[in-house]
Amino acid sequence: MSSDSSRRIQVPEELKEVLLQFSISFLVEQPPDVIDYAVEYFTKLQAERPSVGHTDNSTDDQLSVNSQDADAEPPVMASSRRKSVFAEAYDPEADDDDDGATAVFPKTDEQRARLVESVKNVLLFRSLEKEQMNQVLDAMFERKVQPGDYIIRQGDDGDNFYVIESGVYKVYINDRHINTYNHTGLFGELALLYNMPRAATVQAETSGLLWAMDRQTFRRILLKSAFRKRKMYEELLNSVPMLKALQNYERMNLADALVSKSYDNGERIIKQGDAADGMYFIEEGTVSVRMDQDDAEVEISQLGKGQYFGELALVTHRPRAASVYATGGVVKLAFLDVKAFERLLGPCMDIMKRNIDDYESQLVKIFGSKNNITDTR
Ligand code: 1OR
Ligand code: 1OR
Repeated sequence: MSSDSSRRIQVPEELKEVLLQFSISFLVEQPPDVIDYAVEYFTKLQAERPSVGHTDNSTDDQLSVNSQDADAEPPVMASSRRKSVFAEAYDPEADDDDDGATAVFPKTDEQRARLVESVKNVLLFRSLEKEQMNQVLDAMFERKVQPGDYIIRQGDDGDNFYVIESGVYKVYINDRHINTYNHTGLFGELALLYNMPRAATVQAETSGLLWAMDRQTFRRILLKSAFRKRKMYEELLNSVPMLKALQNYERMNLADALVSKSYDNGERIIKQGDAADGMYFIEEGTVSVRMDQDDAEVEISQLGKGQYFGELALVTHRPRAASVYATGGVVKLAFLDVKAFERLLGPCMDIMKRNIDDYESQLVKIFGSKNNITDTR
């Protein structure tokens, strides 16, 4: 029971990370030959490694209060050595992905309607085409649970992935309670995505209803798109200092929630005074933040890669405090809608609020008076 007695052989973090990264690249790219691909992959990795020994990155884990500072951005090479978004335990056993036909579980109209309602907010399904979505819905089957039922046991092989229609579910790692789902959300995707044993135990606290999907369907229809998306945003999410307050697992969920948007030079992204629908992380390019002042707009800040904006109105529940424009070419952004913001960024709230306090002191410096940008707190 104690964490000491359950200690196994120590697997170095770096080994886990390298193997995991390799496996993900392999699964995403699906090359014909494992060995050839491995030689190519590791040769490239070695060539890209900085030639002078290892630099100390022990400060990587410290949270920077001034997280919007440009210097807080990590050097590009460091990102490969940073703790990966995907750095969970991984069992690099060969994949048994097979090609059988997708199962179809007939449903009544009432059942299908409930299922559609349950999956509406499942971020992993967002990028599916209509046809794929229908296959997914067909393949899902209902499972009723009673209080105390174990849905998943840590260490088991992954069979199904679950979407919650109702019920409260508690998650345990090594008998320690680490998470609770309340009538919404999904679980059981990790073992299927990364082909590793179940990372946690999930137990029903109340009676409830789950929608399950078997491993085969999950891997055939969702694996690629889910991997791609998590992989695509990995570097961005690692480069935003504020997001270090999140656990790796929480950052993966954040990757599922992001939507890419691009803006041309000069285009307005946010208009001062508008109602807010979400916030943005900068993947590429720079933006100019401007405030209305005596019938003109005054630039108050410029933000670049790894920085974020549009959080203020979400935190304060007020209209947009400033306008934001794309500058210097095409700007690539990752957009997080307000619902996902509220669900996923709770652990970053203190850091965001500290940065907002910073805006207030800047406001006084720039305009000489307080413009009430945050007064509702
Ligand atoms: P799975 O297939 O590994 C157990 O089976 C499931 O528990 C897992 O997929 C996730 O869907 C779910 N870390 C890992 N798995 C979690 C976590 C979690 N929470 C829910 N699951 N953490 C909690 C983060 C708030 C991180 C703990 C260090
Ligand atoms: P928002 O949702 O209000 C506009 O939409 C965004 O501009 C805002 O969130 C912030 O993310 C971003 N004061 C207010 N908002 C700022 C500021 C800022 N800088 C960036 N934003 N100040 C600049 C401090 C260097 C203080 C005002 C002078």
